[in-house]
Amino acid sequence: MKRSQASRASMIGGLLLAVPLLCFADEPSRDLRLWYSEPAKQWETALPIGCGRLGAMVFGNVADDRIQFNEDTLWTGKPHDYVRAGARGHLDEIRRLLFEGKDKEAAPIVRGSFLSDPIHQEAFQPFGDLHIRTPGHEGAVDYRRELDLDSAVARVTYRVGDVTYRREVFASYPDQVIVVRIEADRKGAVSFQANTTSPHEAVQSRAIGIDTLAMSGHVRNDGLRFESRLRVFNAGGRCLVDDSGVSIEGADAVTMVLSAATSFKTFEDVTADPAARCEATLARLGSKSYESLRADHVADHRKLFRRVTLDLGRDERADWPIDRRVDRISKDYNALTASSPASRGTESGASIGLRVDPALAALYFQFGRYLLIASSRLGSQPANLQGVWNELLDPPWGSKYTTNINVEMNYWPAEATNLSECHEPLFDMIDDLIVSGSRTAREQYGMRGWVVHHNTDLWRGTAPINNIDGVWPTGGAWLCHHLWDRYLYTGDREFLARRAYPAMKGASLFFVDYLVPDPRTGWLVTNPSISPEQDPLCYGPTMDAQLIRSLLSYTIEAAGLLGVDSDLMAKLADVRRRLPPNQVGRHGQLQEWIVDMDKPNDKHRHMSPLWGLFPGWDLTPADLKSFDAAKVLLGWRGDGNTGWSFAWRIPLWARVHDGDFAFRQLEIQLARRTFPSLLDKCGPFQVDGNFGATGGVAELLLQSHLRPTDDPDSREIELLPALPLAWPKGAVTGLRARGGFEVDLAWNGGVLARAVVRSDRGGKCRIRYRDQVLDLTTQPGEVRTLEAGALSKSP
Ligand code: FUC
Repeated sequence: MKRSQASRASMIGGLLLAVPLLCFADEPSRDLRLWYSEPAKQWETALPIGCGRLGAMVFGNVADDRIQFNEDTLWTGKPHDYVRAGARGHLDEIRRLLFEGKDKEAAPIVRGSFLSDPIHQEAFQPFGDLHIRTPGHEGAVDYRRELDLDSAVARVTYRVGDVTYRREVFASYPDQVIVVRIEADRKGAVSFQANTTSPHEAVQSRAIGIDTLAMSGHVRNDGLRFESRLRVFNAGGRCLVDDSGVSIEGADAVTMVLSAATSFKTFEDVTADPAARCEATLARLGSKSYESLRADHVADHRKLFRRVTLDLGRDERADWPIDRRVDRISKDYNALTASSPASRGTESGASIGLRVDPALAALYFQFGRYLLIASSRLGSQPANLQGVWNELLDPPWGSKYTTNINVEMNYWPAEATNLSECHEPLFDMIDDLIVSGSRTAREQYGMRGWVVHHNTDLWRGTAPINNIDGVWPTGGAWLCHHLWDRYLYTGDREFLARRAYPAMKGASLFFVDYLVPDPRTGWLVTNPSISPEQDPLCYGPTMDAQLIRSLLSYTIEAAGLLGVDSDLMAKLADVRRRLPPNQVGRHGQLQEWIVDMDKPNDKHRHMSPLWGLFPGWDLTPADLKSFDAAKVLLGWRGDGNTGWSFAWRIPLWARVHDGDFAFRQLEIQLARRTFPSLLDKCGPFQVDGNFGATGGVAELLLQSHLRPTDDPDSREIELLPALPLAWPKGAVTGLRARGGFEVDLAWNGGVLARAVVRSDRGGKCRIRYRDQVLDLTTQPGEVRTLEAGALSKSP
């Protein structure tokens, strides 16, 4: 909802206020800048910029700079159906063996005959590098490199002699180009050479006209073709472009505009002409000035970015360079854990007491939002394991889309932190997966609907890959959670009818056909499957039942809202009734498997059976026994290890209202799993941990997944459900709540001071703060301001 629509204010608790809690000043906050006093020494510490389709890492070297750039459709491979011929013939035998407890016998059959052809999927590729050489600038002083999250511009400034130089780099979504500006405060002082290279074989550069350098090539094995075009606009001086590069002599300022494209059209069609695409992009730009390019880019970015502000306070470290701030946290962590190993334990269930500078926590939250805007925009591919940033021909895990946590985690901030538009590329990918996943359902299983196993790639592979981990069949169900959640946040009936419901119905149909009765319990179970990514191969893991139960519930509710398919919904309701329930095991734990075989203190990175706690809501206090058992399992798992596994624990602990244990995960993630660029480390760079932590922090401040049991038409919005002790004072604006609400909060001394609730389309909500509740019935566009004490005690 736009602020300007918030036209009405209401009186609650005797006070009238209609102003937002925090107004963003025109001048962006200095606390939204990542800055450094040195260039990046390694790729992971360069500054990421992007506009969804294009991404780049800006190193900020002075005399020999590198801007490593990507285009999100440049992958290895070509259109391909991954289903292995004959796989279907092995399904019954695998199922029988697993029901007989013979997973060791089933595993070689899976590996030999049931996995995809080929067994691995394809990889996201680096595109190229723009090199800028400025001989004579080696002795630069007063160096500063920064990324301003509020304008999405990377900037380097330095001085040589008495001339100050400035480079600005950004990726423009409106103009679909990467823009590099080089200027100096003295006329005629800009001279440099530039060229583009690529790590791919058989790449060629050529001059086009007097101002453009083209680079073309193709991915190995006669793969996708690609082309980039660098167009140079110089103010003053001389510009020479030949096949080897660009040479600038004595200019006042230079703007370079980089377009890049591939031959990819869709996952089934690779007949596009990358040269024509680049040409069309540059032709659209014409001679648009640098100021206009920049102004359009900044306006586009701010429209999204400025919807949310977060203030957690600041101390003196907020003025330090980021690398020093991150380094300080890891040093403090090492000192703390060396001096007191017990602080590594999980018994206390609390923060480990690192002094995380509060402004860094807020910056890290906003950095996740920045990265989503930079890597996932309408028309682009979804953010992959590395977003849109990768320099390797063989990136970790192919930099593809892992559906058993990682790609979904990328989208946790989308609705909650007011970036709903950035969710679109994931929905586009689901549309493709319905096509390829229907083929896999039919050919691999002989079943209706569509299925996605634990990974997909640009070619929308949906068959099981890699190893036994690959046979997990519920990736599509998890993706559908995003469709339903988008509907819950926005109330968009058209989206529900046109996109969400058909997808959910198809995913449900697959499970109607696929589930089989467990001979021991009679429950309908997945078989074969795995609890991600823990041995053994099994049937009916808890996570699958939660995902399918949730999927069927959303589908039934959606069909009811749309008034369609009542007979099929009766069938879905019957299947849902026969799914395995959440089970409490002999240690009081939520069972991970259908058989009670959990090992106490299993510290696995995946939190699979807790899917029902977050991001789902299949485990809630409405079933206290299971909810308490989930807490036992959560305690066993302890701290994370990979970056994303810390990040998942943040919202999980938020859902059990333990802000301090959640904060502990954030502390250690920052201390152990964060590059000085603030990019997350899985081990190697992986962006999901950034997105997960941002989504997790939102969950500490606001939750809206429950409906009041006595009023299912309403939505429960819980304010500050898990505020860590570390953040006694703060304010947030613009968080989204399901039901079509937007919420601002301010707190002091750890206690809520004020809340503003804006309603998009009217309707009811129950505001909860600790043991107080207030039922609201809102009109479209209405704004309610609640002062502390306005909420009444719950009965
Ligand atoms: C899952 C995780 C790994 C890694 C990979 C990309 O398999 O278990 O840690 O993040 O995805």
